[in-house]
Amino acid sequence: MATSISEEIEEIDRKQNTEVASPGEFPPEYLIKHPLQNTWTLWYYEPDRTKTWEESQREITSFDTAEDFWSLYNHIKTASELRQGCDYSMFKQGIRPMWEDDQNKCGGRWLINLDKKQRTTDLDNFWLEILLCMIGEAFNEYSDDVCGAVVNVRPKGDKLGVWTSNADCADSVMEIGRKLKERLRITSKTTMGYQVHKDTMVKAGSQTKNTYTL
Ligand code: MGP
Repeated sequence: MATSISEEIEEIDRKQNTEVASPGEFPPEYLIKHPLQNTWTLWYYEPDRTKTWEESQREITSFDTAEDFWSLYNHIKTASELRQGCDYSMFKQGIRPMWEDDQNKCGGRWLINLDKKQRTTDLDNFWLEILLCMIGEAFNEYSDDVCGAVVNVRPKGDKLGVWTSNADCADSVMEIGRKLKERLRITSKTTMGYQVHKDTMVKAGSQTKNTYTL
């Protein structure tokens, strides 16, 4: 499955490189793709008993324009179509989607736990909105503190996490959380928690405590 995603991405790249209109056919503004502030990398995780968790994380592709984001998004399965147990992660290029990365090791994540029934109603909308917030740098002066986001598709209920780099920076964590809640239109009745990766790493079966809530 991961291999086929990689092959599909190569196919998109081939098409993008061959199907560009010839210069002169359109005015220049039609030919220039809209650059993003950052380059982003999509990762895919599929559980595999013969590999470690880290080895099962596959880097799929990177993009740095709005057009290439949409080509990718429109071509791959939506989160709700993934097999249970799988994840997508989208991180800034150079940051691996794991606690151990230098950019993540002092950070944490805003976690949105979904009910099972929300897979059909909310999962894909929330994930897309998170991706758009990230590539559009919607967190204003705190956008640099965002490392990436993860969607976990799980039988017990899917999870969405937005990872930030510094769990001690309360202003940044809270502002990112507030923006996220607003953009996802999560009502004040639903509580969202921020968990520090160092706590998640050692939780061993129990629930990780929330360091911040909104
Ligand atoms: P998970 O995939 O984040 O959540 O972590 P899941 O499957 O809902 O499980 P739960 O424990 O939250 O209920 C599952 C397991 O994957 C973890 O217990 C780790 O063994 C491994 N894992 C997850 N993450 C995010 C990391 C990571 O960043 N680094 C390493 N080394 N292992 C991780």
